[in-house]
Amino acid sequence: GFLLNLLENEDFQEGRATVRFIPDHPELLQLRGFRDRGTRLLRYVADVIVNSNPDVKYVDTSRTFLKPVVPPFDVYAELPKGSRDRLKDLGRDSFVDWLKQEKRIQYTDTTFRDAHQSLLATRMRMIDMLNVSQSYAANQPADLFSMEVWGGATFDVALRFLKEDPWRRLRKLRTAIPNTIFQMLLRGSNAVGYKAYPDNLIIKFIEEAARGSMLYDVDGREEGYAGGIDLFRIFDSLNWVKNMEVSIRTVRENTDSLAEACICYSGDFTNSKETKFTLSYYLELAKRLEGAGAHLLAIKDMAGLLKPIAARELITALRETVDLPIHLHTHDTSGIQSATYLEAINAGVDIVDVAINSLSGLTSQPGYNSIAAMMQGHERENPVNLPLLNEYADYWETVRNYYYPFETELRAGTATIYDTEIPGGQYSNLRPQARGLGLEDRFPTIRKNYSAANELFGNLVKVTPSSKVVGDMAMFMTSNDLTAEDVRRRGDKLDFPDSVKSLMRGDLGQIEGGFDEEVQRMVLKGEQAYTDRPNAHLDPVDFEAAAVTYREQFDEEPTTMDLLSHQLYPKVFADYKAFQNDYGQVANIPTLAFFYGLKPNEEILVRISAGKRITIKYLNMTNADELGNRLVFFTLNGQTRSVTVRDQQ
Ligand code: 3PY
Ligand code: ZN
Repeated sequence: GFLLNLLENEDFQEGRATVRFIPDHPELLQLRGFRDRGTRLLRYVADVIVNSNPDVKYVDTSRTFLKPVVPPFDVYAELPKGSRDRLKDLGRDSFVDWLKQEKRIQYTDTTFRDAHQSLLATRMRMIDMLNVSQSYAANQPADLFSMEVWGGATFDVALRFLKEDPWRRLRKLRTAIPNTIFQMLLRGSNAVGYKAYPDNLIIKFIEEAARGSMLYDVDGREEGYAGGIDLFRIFDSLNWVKNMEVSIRTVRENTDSLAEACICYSGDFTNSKETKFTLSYYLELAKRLEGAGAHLLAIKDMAGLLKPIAARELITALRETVDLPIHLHTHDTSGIQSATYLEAINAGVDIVDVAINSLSGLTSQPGYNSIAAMMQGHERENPVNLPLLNEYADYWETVRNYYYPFETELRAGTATIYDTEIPGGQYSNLRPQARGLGLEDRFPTIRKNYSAANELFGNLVKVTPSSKVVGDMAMFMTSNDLTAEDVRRRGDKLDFPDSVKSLMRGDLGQIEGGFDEEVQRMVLKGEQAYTDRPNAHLDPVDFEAAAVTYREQFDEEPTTMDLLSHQLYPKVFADYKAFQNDYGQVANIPTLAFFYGLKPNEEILVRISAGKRITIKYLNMTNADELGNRLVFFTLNGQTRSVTVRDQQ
């Protein structure tokens, strides 16, 4: 064993071992693998100390941080029954029936997904969710309808920036919170990406997300599936039902989960000038989604455009049109969406989406705690233990501070949203994007160009990924000083962004009323657009061949989840694997250390496997030598260790 351990030790392999290596490390004699993990994590922390986390654009050294307080709970008590137990006990159809006759307003808590996607650039790490999850499940401040925990941008960002496996996140959360319905946001034929994927990839993705990952006992025997997503919220970025049909059908036929189909809300049907996104447009869409097999209907108001009076009219009319429970989602970018909720609740909406107060408001959802307070004494009140829920808001307030570099700049509600219709998640992204292009001082122009681009294309629903195309066009117009008129006049000579070409070609699907034909012609310059489903132009994934490629590329046997991640995001996934090779499982490093490194004599505890934790204490580092290398000193479980890091600054 000893030689093997030594050979597998990466410091040793890479010639970093010093003469004192072996006497310093008696544990090499026993613990194979353990050392690897510790060493890799040390290397990560050392790298961040010397070179910073590349995802953190500035570090504010004057900041101080508190330790978050997790509301205490009885570890030994049986978990209270929650909505997931109800779903399992009743079965899917009876559950929907129960929901339809249930008078009390139901809440979906978006804290683990949309709230941080919309306020903190999707950077919330699994560990901060996991630290509070068991407590939240055990204490159940309310009988929640569901928690939105997955999908949207979280899949990509987890791999790309946080270097954590989204599937592992789902499994961990599922295990910690087995009693509440988990829902995810699925972009229909675009899955959790920005373009259409082959149908068979969408189907496999849904099946895998629904059953969650395999659990193993201590001897490595399969114990069964953990269970994953109970409710799939499915939308299409152009409200094109054809793009949602495969997803809805797959959830219905291949899983026991609920299929919730969305109407994405745009425009303002209460305005007599609205000719496209009228009330009858939404009612027609809702009927078609019901016909496509949806178990629930969601109104996805991604930009927060649904005003209170419109909400009353829309919910009332939908109630008369479809026989589905109605789930309302909004973003409080304008600042008035709690009024919308009250009107919607009075008109009979079944479920509303809320975020814990300290991660709510503005581009996020209305605040859960405050909405619960608003509902006190209402005939549809659903009791919430508000003092207890407030303790969770305190937890998240403390944790939120850890993510300060990712905070959005928006400080107050804005009514410009009614003109621009920029989705909440994108609004918070647009300014940093503009800054990156040196256009921040022209942000008001970018906003105007966003509406102009929308008009140029033919007025479409704007939500990921269609919103990204409109955003790209707005940036393109701004950086080239083009007005809409310029584009119409000189479009034949302009080389449009790729995403614009792709939209006009039909790669995202079709829009109500069709694209502006003149603009389409100018963008495509002779290339033929198509009008059938984008997926019809894609070859199905050959999963056998994909597994062979995977084995060759990563030298390991893939799980279905690995294969799916690789197929959805080949480059991002490959980068993630390379990172893991260098640094190991960084998802378990506490957030402050992950983003900002450690200060001298600061110590952290990191879980490296079931029941195994290591302590890492940073001591100090040497000056850079002539090659720019520094030696960074730590103790790892009390033993002194050093890591060589190239100083990149
Ligand atoms: C997403 O697709 O990520 C969204 O949140 C759309 O609103
Ligand atoms: Zn949203």
